[in-house]
Amino acid sequence: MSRIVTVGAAQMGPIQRAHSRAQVVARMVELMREAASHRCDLVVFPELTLTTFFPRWWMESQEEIDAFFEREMPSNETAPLFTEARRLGIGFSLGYAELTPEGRHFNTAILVNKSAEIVGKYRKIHLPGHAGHEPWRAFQHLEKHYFEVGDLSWGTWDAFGGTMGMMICNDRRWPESYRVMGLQSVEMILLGYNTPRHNPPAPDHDRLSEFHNQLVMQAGAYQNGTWVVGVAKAGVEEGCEMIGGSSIIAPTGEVIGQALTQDDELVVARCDLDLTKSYKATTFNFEMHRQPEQYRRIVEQRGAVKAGGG
Ligand code: CDV
Repeated sequence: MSRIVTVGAAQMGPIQRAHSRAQVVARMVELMREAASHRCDLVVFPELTLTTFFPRWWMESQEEIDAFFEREMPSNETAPLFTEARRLGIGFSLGYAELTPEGRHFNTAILVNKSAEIVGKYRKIHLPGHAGHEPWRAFQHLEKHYFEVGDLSWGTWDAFGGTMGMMICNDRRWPESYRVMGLQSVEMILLGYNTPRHNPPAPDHDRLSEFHNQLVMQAGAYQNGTWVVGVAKAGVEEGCEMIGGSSIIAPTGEVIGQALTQDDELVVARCDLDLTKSYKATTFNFEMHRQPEQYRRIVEQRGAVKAGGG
């Protein structure tokens, strides 16, 4: 059986507040058809794909907030994605704002197989930004206000002939996200992001946005012997510029495909899952080389302290 997974990284250009779900889904279906024409097995969409990146605004009306969330998946509005995927025989992953029947709010991603069945779900754990109203910022980043911390850890799923994992946006900056999946023998990590270029508390980082994006995804791929597919929602959304740079990264740490625009753009690569093997068997043979008893501080402590070293 082939261990090649042909992946389409379906970068999305900006989505304005006035754009309807139907308009966004039509753009996604277009990218999905393009991916199918390139014989993709799987097409990867960004974080919170279906709407503008609403955590940039402080909102007080729960009704206004909940309008950005999906109560069901698929819904009437998102059903065309599933119907078209089934017709084309293509899988996909999708990020969206999830409102559960119990009234809980998560920043979620799902993995959908070639029969249009949801086979995996991940809820974002590293929620960046702030929880309170900070109107001094040109654009706020209120993920800590609008979402709960994900409660599913990082799972992996047997799908597309390999071991698949998911993370969402800010998770990619944290080595723990990759390693929890690395310890489950992940072979391909799918992740979507919305990354504003401007970081109000640290504007000196702005010029390094693309560099940091590449740095973390390439390191995560190499250090865990896994493919990483990182997909942006990019461009100027409601006056806020978000970086592109959607990338398909090999377990070697090399970028083998990258978006050139900040718009809807499909990047395709044939990914051999067996390329993971030599990294997992040698340099990053965890069983042979890891020393978890020396890593206890990582799980027992959250923030940095100054520990007297003598
Ligand atoms: N959506 C995100 O998680 N964005 C963050 C920004 C705020 C730094 C990111 O890590 O790209």
